Amino acid sequence: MNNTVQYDIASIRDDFPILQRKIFGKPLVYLDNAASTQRPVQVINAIKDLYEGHYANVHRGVHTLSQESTNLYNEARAKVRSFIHASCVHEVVFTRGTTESINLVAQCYARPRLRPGDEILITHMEHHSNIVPWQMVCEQTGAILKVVPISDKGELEMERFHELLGEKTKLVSVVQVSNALGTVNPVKEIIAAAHAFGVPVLVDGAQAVPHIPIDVQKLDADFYAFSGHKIYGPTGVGVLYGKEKLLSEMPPYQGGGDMILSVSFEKTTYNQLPYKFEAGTPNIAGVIGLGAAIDYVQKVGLGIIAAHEHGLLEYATARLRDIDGLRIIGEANQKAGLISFVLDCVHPHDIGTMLDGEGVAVRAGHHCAQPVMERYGVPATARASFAMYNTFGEIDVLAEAIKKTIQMFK
Ligand code: 7TS
Repeated sequence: MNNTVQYDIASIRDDFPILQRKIFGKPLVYLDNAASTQRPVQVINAIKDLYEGHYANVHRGVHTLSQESTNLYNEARAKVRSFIHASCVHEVVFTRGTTESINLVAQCYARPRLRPGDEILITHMEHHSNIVPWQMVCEQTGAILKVVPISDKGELEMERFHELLGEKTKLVSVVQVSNALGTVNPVKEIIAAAHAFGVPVLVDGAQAVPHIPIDVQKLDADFYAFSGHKIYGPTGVGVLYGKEKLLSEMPPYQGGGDMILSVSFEKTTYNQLPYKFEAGTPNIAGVIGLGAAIDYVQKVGLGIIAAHEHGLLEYATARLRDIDGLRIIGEANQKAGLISFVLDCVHPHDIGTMLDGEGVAVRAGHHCAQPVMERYGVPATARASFAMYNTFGEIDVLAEAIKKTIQMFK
């Protein structure tokens, strides 16, 4: 908690207008950040400024507005590059989000390479968006999906990972931070082991980038995917990082404007990276908003944000463990700021509704991770997930609201 002393939470909260909202007359306690975070005025204003002062389509016109928009768009790509420490800007592809980034790799990297009997290795704690694209590509190619199991605590069974990884493995795709359990996976170790077999690794960083400083080069990740809306940026924009060598060997994902150098009915040549993967008018405002979100996170400091959230996690874990009849799902040694839980006597959806009545927003459901629910024998969980603007006082409100819920349902 010492780290939080220098942490100016009041001024951070002032930057997020929505935190002033009242829900049923009570102050909003927003603990659904793993689904989507809220946006600071800096992001909202970046989008507003664009539309009010600089907007035009990018990469097209010689006119002033088009050049200004293009410059802002390019600056955002440079911000992402430096944020994740990619070696160059053309390794940063803008997509609609993590889901599209993973589908792009499944269709453009995996599909052309896979032969019947080849294997894709994922884990039991993946979000559906890191399961279904691989099932689809397996159906298309005759490849087989292998799954690393998880322990009762919610950690990957690394021995099984090493056994499952082998000559037949053609790609490993693994989540860095589980959205359903909070587990932080040892992705560096996973990548090193896969590389020993010459196998590339995709890291699903959707829940990692808001909480953990990322250096794709130090990780030696081959592909890294994340979404803007989970890191205080806009919806509808995300990133696929890929090593230049791999991206340049891949065919385009979609055809259209911007991804070509020249088109004729006889022969079309594709544009260079990253434009080859960005067909059509991109999400210009989304990309520029994402750049502003990264600026904001870097101004506050990801290290200090992580320390604050870790304090919240420890405090909330202790408070929730104290509640009779509450079971935490996911007690890995390495966790990022979220807690999934169930109550003996209350269905998670009722927990969600009851907490909403107290102003507390949590997600109730399977969190798009049904295999995780099945693994722990629950239909759903309630999940409180933390962000840089959450306070210890809000954890108290959460704990009291849960106790009140239990009383009501007893
Ligand atoms: N991977 C992980 C680990 C996620 O948590 C999510 C979204 C995705 C991928 C997909 O991201 P998208 O931006 O493309 O939708 N997770 C959640 C969640 O936990 N609650 O709502 C969305």
